[in-house]
Amino acid sequence: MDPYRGGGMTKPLIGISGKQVFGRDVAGNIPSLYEAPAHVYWTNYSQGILAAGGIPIYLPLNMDPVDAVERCDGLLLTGGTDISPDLYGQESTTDAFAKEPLRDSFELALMDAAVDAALPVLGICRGHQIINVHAGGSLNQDVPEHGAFDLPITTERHEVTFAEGSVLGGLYPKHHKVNSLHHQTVARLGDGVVATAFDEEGSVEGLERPGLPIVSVQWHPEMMTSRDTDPVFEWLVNQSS
Ligand SMILES: [Mn+2]
Repeated sequence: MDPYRGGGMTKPLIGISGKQVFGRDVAGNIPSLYEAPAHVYWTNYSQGILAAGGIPIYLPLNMDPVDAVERCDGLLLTGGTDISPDLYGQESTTDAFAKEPLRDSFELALMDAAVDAALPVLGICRGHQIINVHAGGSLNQDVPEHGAFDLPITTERHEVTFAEGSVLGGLYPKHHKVNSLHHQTVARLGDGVVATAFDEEGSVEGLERPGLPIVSVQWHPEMMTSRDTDPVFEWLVNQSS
C-alpha cells in the first residue's frame, strides 16, 4: 500500500470555477489595487464538495484548462453572470449583468477537455447553461420571474419533476422543491444534451449528457439548507472517485 495515497481512500480533487472581479470590488479602501484582477469563489460550493467527501480546488481563470482536467478528478462549474450571447449565435438583448469573456472561454475550454477525458462534471446555474451552450444549445436571455434576487436564497420557488430513468431522477424524490436565482433559462438543447428536470411550467431545471458523467441543475443546491446532504454533490464526488 502506498502510504502517500491513503490506501485507496484518497479523496477526489474537484476543480471549481470562479468569477473574475477587480480590486475595486474586494480591496476596500486601497485604490492602488483597484485595477488588479482577482477571482472570487463562493464558499457554499466548496462546502458542498467538502461535505460530500471531496477536496475542492479553486481553478484560476488564467490557467490552462487541459492541465486542470488532467489533474482534477471532477469539475464543478458554478453560478455567475450571463454567458455572452454571441457564443450561441445571438445579439445581446439585456445588459442586466456584465459579461465575463475570460470566464466564458475558460469554462468552454474546460468542457472541451472534460468531454474528451470523460471527466465527471456538475454544472450549477450558469454552469448548467455553460453545459448547454458548449454543446451548441441556446438560452432565453431574460426570464425575470426566475430571478427573485431580493428573496432569501433558501426560498423554495419551484417544485421540480424528473424524467424517468434519469440520473437526477435517481437522486431526488419525485417532486423536489428548489430555489431560483437566475434570469436566463435553457432554450434550444445542445447536441447530446437531454433535459431531465422541469419546473411547473416546463422550464428546464436539469440537464444530462447520456454516456458521459455530466449533470447540471438550474437551481442552487449549495445555497439551500439541505446543502450538506444534497445528493448531487455526493453524485459528483462518487463519480470522481
Ligand atoms: Mn427558476
